[in-house]
Amino acid sequence: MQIAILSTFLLVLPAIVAACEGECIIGITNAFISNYTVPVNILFEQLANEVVAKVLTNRRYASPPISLMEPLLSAYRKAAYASLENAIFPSYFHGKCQRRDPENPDGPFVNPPGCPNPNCPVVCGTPGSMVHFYPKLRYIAFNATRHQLVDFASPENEVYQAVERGIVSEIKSGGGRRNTVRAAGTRMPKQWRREQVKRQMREIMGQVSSRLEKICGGMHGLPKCSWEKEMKEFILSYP
Ligand SMILES: *[C@@H]1O[C@H](CO)[C@@H](O)[C@H](O)[C@H]1NC(C)=O
Ligand SMILES: CC(=O)N[C@H]1CO[C@H](CO)[C@@H](O)[C@@H]1O
Repeated sequence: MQIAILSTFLLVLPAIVAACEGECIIGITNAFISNYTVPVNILFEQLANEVVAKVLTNRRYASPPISLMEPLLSAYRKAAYASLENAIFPSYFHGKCQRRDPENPDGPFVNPPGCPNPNCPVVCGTPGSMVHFYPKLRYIAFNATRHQLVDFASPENEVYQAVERGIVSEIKSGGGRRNTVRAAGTRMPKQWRREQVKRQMREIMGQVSSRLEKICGGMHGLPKCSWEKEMKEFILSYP
């Protein structure tokens, strides 16, 4: 009796565990988000510093420049999990690993060597597949993060508009470029100044993609946004 139960259990078990589901999906998504905190913060700091250098020259530092990017920061924090989970899992790593043996195309579906774990050379929804296709996984994480940020940083997006409004009100409250304007010997017409700010903001926010790429060490392997060794270990900590 006990043996019967045990063998049933053993037969059922691989079907249950051979996929990244539930905790595994949440854990891996959160690990990438957590690792991306550093490059994303560097990006926001660079953007804020550009704004201070080009748009708000002579700004008095009542608050740190990064606070100018607060709408972007909080929008990203809210959206990051859902967009990354979707990009990694249903969009790419899903499904069973079993394939027909190419030597025996009419035969049964079997697990290719290394599948489901620890290093599975077919794209499917297991930790082993994510480890085998780690360069793809790394790229998916980068691409999803970049897309999300580029989207928020586009002029038609309300997040972008909130950042711009914050900067305009910063100028109005006297943190702006007054000295430069005075030095030029003319009072800049308000409308002109506003257009200039808009132009500068479009230019600065338009650098999100290229800056993130650079922070990550370039598209060739994204060396600074790879975390390959620790991430593979972490992925394989899921059954
Ligand atoms: C990058 O991400 C976007 C948004 O998630 C997606 O539409 C696009 O297909 C991705 N590109 C590649 C090459 O995976
Ligand atoms: C630099 C960094 O944050 N690395 C972490 C990336 O995620 C893995 C899995 O959670 C951690 O083990 C690394 O320390």
